[in-house]
Amino acid sequence: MSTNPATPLDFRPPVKTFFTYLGHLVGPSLNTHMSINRSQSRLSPVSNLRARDGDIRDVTLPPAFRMRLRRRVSPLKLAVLGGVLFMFVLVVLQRDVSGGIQEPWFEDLSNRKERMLELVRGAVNNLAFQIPGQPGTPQLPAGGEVDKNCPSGFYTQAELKPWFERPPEDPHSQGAGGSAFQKDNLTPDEKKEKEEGMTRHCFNQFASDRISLHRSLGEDTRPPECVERKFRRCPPLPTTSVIIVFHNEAWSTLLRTVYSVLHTAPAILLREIILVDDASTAGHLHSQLDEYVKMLKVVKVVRQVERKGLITARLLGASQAQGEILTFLDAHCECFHGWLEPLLARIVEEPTAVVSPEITTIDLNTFRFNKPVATARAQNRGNFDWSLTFGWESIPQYEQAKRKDETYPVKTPTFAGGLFSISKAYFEEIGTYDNKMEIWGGENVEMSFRVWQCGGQLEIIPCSVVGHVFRMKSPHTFPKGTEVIVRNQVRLAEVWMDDYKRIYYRGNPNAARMAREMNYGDITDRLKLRESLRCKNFTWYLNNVYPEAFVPDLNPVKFGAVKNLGSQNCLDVGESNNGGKPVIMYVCHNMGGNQYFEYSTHNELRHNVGKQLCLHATSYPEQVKIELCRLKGRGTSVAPQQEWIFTEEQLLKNPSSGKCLHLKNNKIVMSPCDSRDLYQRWMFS
Ligand SMILES: [Mn+2]
Repeated sequence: MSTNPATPLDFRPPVKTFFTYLGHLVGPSLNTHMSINRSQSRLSPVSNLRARDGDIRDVTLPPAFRMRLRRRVSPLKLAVLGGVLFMFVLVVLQRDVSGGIQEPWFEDLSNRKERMLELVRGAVNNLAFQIPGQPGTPQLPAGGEVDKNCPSGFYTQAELKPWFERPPEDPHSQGAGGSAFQKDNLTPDEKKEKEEGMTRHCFNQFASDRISLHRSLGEDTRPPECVERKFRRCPPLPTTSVIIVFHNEAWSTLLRTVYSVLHTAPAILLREIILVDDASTAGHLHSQLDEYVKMLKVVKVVRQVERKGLITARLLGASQAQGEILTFLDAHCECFHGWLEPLLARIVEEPTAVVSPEITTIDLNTFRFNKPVATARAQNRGNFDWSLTFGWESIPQYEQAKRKDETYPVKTPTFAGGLFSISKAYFEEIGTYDNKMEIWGGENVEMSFRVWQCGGQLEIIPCSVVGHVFRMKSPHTFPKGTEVIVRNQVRLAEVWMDDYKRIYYRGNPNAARMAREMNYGDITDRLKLRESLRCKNFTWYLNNVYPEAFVPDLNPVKFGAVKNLGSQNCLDVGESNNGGKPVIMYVCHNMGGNQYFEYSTHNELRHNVGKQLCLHATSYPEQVKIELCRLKGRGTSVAPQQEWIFTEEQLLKNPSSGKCLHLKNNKIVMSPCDSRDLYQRWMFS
């Protein structure tokens, strides 16, 4: 009842309150000239400019650079005309190859032809606005070379077309436009099917199975600056491999994720989709899946024979990836309009940025896609608490003020780690994942600390919106139990947190024991990595990346369980007491968790395993309760009700009321102090 073991939760939905911690075809040959040279983009005028003034837009080229682009225009036209001929040949070839094939994707092939023609048209049209004041009448400048790697102007819509058009949608069909699945009066058979799906996946598979794999998400409702944003051709947007790990995923959610990428990601940027099977046992995920994805051309399946978890599965996917950027998605996602380009564009500007989309919810019961609101600003960023659990919190005001509009990234101390893009080269440079971590859990916090401490940055890109089915619990087993999460956390604490790891250990005796017994595997390689990358220490991280964090005393006056000498039981915050509920008494279990308190240098009795909660004095006969601590760092002070003096007689006295903590009739109340009453005497054990 009163310990608080880590639960194998799927990562949870963002909650809009502070410190809530719920929870958790290869494109046309154009690809070749889109390839990005990393050192070039690192030194690009765009990123130089950004480094100076913090402007992250890509429309702020210095004038000198703009001039240089203009002089190169006309030879480019020649190149484009050459391209027109080349593509014409391609189109003709395509017709020969695809003629007569009557497969479901036949339609897509014919779309492809149309798309190529549009590409050509787009490229020609695009010439016009590269020559200021001379629409449609390009001049021949003297000299100058065509830089094929760096054409000027912006990508046209035609160029950024996805590989697959969505088939036409009946607006009244289930789930159309991202709407909710609705069906009343289920037959007994349907009820049974729904319940079984729920048990299997912890989401409504029954609904998902009845929604089109190709459903649209309706109009683009992002803020106008996101909708209208254009992307420069130079430096080009890099290609990406989308890596999706799954374990016994439902067919409909997995395939809807795949199609969602194919229907939204520009074909010239989507190198491939790699599905990584983490040893699924479900029958539909083997030969049936292999056969199905063959017709999708850019999709391939790689398999981990033994269940090793998310971390090794992602590493397997990454090792096979051919794109310049790795984009990790979960297996039950849907991508909103224009989600990919802003992620890739940000990495072009800042190659060490690790970027996450704004993650919105797909309802686990109805599969309604919670669409972005054009007038809303990004609200959440990631944090962590001292149990090393990831959570969401509001973006601080001063950070929000730096963002002129929604195209600006949100710096985030940690990330959820489920959906993100990273340059493949940087992923390798920064040490991929800790491959000795097992299954799942803690790897996102590890990567967060590592990226920041070693010179990178973690950002949320609000113009990039991806939906995810957030579940209340994971349907999957942990083959070795949830102990692996603790082990993963100990590994990350040992490698990245310096002395601050002690704060984590104090609240988790299990982890402390594992650390003491060095029972967490070899971390030599990770320590070497930290050394070779010259990473900064955890103090630097706290001061510079997350100054809002409340840092508990490194050396509290006392800590452990608070035992009543009369009853020999311990103070306990009870189940899910997030503040506001009375504190209870319970048999001392010495497991930390709900019985963990520390007596701070500010004379508070803090239960700070997750949230910062304090023992809070009340007026008799109201029971003494747990409340959020008023002292939260910078500019705050201890509430009078949260101050306790540990007297020599072992009384816990609240100086503002002059009363003492008293176990009376099995309730904890404030009473006039009496050191002869054992039920008023307390000790740390
Ligand atoms: Mn998930």
